[in-house]
Amino acid sequence: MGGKRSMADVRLYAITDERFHPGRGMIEVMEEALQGGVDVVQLRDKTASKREILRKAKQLRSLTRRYGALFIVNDHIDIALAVDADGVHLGQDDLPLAEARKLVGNKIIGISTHAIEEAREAERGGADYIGVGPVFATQTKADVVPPVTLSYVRQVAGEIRIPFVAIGGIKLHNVDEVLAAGASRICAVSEIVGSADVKKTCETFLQKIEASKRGGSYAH
Ligand code: TZP
Ligand code: MG
Repeated sequence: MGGKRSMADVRLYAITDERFHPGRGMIEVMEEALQGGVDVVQLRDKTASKREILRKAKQLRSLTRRYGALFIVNDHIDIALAVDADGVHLGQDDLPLAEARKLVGNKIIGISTHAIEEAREAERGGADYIGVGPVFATQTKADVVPPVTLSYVRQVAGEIRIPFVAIGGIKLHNVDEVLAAGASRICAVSEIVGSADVKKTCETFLQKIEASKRGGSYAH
């Protein structure tokens, strides 16, 4: 597959979470997601040791390169630099954007946001993209804030000019509502990596995203 993508081109963004596929290897699952067309893989591991995360990051770096997909590391700037990831994803309690920028140079920085003030601050501060969520209730993230709802998606779509990914509780059965609210980039964890057919699930997400771009069919 082709050259390096940027966040502008992203439609489907998958995040690792090994709790959702007991008995299956993470690399195998993420390769199926890449075969299904995901544009970005983020390594998110809240429990493994730093050394173990580094080992996984090296594997995902070479896998995503083979598929021409972006590779983002959650939380760990040092690991992102060590494996030459495309970027890092940071939350509101992680290293602030300005300091992170000094460390990563022109790599991608994504910032999680839960309110329009946080989205504005990230945009002003030079984030490359923001996360918008949790749109719906989710069990995947431990310390998660209450759902931001589709109204926050609409607000960001109307006001923020950098790319945003909608995240949190997004499933094949509710993604159309998120797209209708103005999202054009979708991020999912459990629905993708916990799927019995990861590749097919990604393909179906992408069909829905593309259909929404062509317009209209999901308005309600
Ligand atoms: N950030 C906001 S919600 C979330 C993260 C990492 C978890 C989303 O997981 P799922 O399984 O797609 O609801
Ligand atoms: Mg974090």
